[in-house]
Amino acid sequence: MTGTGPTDEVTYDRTRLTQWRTGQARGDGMPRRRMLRLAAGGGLALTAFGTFPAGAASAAGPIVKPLPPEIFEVYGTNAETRWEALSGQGYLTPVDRFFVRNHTSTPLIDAASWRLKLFGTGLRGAPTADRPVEFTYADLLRLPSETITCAIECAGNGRSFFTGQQGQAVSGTAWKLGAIGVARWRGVRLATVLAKAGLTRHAVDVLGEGLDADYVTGGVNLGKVRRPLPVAKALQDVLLAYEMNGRPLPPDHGHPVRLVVPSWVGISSIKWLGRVEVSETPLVSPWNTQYYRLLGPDYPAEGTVVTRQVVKSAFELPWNAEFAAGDRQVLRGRSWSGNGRIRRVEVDAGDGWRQARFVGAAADRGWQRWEIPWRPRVSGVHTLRARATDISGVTQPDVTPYNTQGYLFDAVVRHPVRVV
Ligand SMILES: Nc1nc2c(c(=O)[nH]1)N[C@H]1C(S)=C(S)[C@@H](COP(=O)(O)O)O[C@H]1N2
Ligand SMILES: [Mo]
Repeated sequence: MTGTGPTDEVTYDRTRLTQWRTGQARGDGMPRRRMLRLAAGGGLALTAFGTFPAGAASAAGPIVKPLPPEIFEVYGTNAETRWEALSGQGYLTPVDRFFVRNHTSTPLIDAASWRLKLFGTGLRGAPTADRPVEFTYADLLRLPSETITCAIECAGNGRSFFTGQQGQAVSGTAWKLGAIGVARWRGVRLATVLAKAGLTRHAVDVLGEGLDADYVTGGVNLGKVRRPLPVAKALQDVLLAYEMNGRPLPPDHGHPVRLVVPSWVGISSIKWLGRVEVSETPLVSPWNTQYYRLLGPDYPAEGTVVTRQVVKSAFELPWNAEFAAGDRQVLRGRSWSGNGRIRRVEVDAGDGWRQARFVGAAADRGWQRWEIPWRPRVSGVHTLRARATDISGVTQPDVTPYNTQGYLFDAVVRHPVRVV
């Protein structure tokens, strides 16, 4: 899944930025003038990064499913899975434990009257937004289906550790490690629908847009949640999913249809998909110009676009879990990476790094479960650390280079436990 071309993020970003600067890109993202001014000013520090949108919550609350406190930690319109709630669970994250990231509120959409609308210059005959190519829910169900098991993870998962471990202030939801879930997604390949809609050889970008409310932050209306994908990624492994873990997609996860973009940051996987623009000129939106860029002293002034997820590990334990001294314990956890499978996991409980044993098979784009025995002898506070290496040879570092919006935290997390 590596290589050159538009699915290689560096190439992709460099090409798009050049095109955008020279006026070849189109879209209603951040005005080019503003982006360049910010770039010249050394970053986006002056921008208001709202964590919670204003006035978007419906009477039912921003999330429809129950959020029991022993399973979820709630932040405004978002909820993360507590890692201890995955203990004893199988490979997949059950729907009732899967994290939710909503910019506004979960809309309730009727599948029978829903339409997927495709338009743009990258389709034969260049259909316009008013006269799009349409697919009904039943149309999609009739097309050949594909099932993939993969993670969806927020780019900001682990963000709170920039502050908690590295003492750095970052903007955005202060996720611990629970803004990830692995599910079995069934649907139609986006490639199948694009081909039927008349994809041309000149198409470069595919921009999916949600049917949820406009995202308003810092008094600015950024419009519908939307983010362009390069056509090469759209054709590679992206799904128009209508099922999650064998059941129709639930409201909070995008009913009736969402994009599932394996290995890439969660924002790519647009929920409640309504429109798809296919363009022969590059597209931009605030979600690839303003958000989901790595900005800060270690990055180029205009930042680097965020696409693929990084390698991470978590213990299936609460913070400050208690263990009895002298007892034989088994520590369990999971590791994952946007680069593909996990090759090795090492654990340190204060007595040196030891290799963990893999439990069960892993999907290429999912996670790997593991376990390791531990007999704590000395009472007091201990620190557990898990460090994974993925198939591409990348190992979790001790420190993640700072970026202002706290994306892609991949450093080894120090997990405190108490031995009594
Ligand atoms: N339409 C729409 N799609 C969206 C979002 C959203 O707010 N609206 N949030 C995105 C983000 S930032 C993430 S991390 C994932 C979360 O998916 P989940 O809520 O099913 O876990 O959905 C993405 N798709
Ligand atoms: Mo996200």
